[in-house]
Amino acid sequence: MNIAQVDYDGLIPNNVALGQDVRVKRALEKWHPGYINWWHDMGPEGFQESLVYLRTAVSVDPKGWAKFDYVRMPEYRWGVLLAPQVEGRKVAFGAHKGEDAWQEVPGEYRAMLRRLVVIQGDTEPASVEQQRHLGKTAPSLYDMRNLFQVNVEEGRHLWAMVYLLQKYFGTDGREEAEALLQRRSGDPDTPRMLGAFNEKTPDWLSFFMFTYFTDRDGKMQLEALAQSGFDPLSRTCRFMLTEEAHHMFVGETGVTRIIQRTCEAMKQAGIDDPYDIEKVRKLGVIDLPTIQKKANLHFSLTLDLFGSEISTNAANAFHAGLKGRYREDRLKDDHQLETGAYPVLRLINGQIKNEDAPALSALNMRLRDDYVVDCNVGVGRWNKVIEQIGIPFQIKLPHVAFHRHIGEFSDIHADVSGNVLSEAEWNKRRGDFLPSGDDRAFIEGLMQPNFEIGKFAGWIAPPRVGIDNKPGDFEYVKIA
Ligand code: BYC
Repeated sequence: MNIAQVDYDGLIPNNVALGQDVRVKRALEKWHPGYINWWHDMGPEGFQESLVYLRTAVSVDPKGWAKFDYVRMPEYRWGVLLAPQVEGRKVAFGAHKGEDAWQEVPGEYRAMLRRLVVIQGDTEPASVEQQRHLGKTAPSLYDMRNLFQVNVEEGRHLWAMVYLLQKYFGTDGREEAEALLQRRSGDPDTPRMLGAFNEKTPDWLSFFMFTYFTDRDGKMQLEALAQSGFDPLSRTCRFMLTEEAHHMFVGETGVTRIIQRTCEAMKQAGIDDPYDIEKVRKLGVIDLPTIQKKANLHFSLTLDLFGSEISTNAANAFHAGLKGRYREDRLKDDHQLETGAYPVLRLINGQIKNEDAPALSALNMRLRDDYVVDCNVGVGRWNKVIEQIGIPFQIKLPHVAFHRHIGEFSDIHADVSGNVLSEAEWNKRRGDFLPSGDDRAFIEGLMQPNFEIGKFAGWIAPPRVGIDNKPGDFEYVKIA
């Protein structure tokens, strides 16, 4: 079978020859109804019957992997797609460097590998759950369509991880696949596994910040797992990354369009001071300081997803050849890191200082550093928009010690510049850094639906181009 071609005949589109793998095919077909029930219960609320102009992956050929058409979301073809196998691929790092990549799970690393797959899998449905109410307040049909596109693809990413569990992890893999449908974002008894995936996504600014910052953690983690010596995981993640790019596009351009609209409205009204919040809000747009606070919140929550700066788990996963560094294949060193050092920001006698740590233990920190660099690129583009319109303001990422719940800085309070604050100071100034109840209420008040074809809510500028080159008056969602 040509790996670039997808078998569309069965219940589950795939390029892994499911038709010849009766055990796994049955296991997935058995899991399917539970997934559909979950989608109905926890997927986009109120739009399950609507026709949405969605892209569906139909091939893994980078030149033409997707097709666009109107689909009812519950009928979306969630498939199992892996990037093509690379002939003669080797483990590229760690203790097994140079050995043939594994096509089966290496027994000694089974538990570690399963944990990585389960954690990755858990985030995918969590984000759909977090975003399920947003359709009702969409600022346009274009944005609504993008939300649903992100949602169905996160659903497909869950399928990708469940395939690995069902195919390679036997009975416990099956149990984990079930459990992925049982946990719920924010549920006090059965929460999702990682902190940020139990937070609310109450409004569209949060959605765009989430897709900008948190989906970008997804990109970094998938890039690290794409390097894995366990070849099926590597191939799965490589294809997921193709879809992930659009999610970050949605986030980056979403925030850009909000900033653009705010700045244009300010200019038009002759308001130069970005801190004249009351006046700016009267224009029906979101003031820049509040956008900054939302960025502070989502950036800091996402940093927690990188785990502790110093981590034995991360060292073990690298040493075993299961999880590499960001773009490991482009780095020039021994790819074993038994001797090197890496500078880590630590809390030393109450002060934040850089200290060298063994490179192997500092892998979470390193991935986080790569992430911050990547985040700053888009922030620079947001600032260009503000500058071009001529408002004296810059969005800045807060210090990595700000508002942390995991790792080195979880026990202290710091301001956005990294100054350590007492509990009392923090409580006094918290509202300067993070959205206050008033900020949230103002934003939520703005979130009135706008479902008119080709129209946009007043707080967000239209996009520069349509999806799939569609014109401005295209009906992205036919609401039923
Ligand atoms: N919340 O050694 P440590 C995405 C736990 S996003 C709660 O510091 P490690 C997406 C940790 O489990 C990408 N618990 O951390 C985005 C451990 O517990 P155990 C998702 C946490 O293991 C948007 C203990 O603390 N993929 O795809 O080196 C939309 C000590 O851990 C947290 C992955 O994350 C937390 N934030 O690193 C849709 C990749 N952090 O085992 C999708 C797979 C740590 O001692 N996961 N803990 O009981 C991993 O690589 C790692 O597990 C982590 C943590 C990076 C998450």
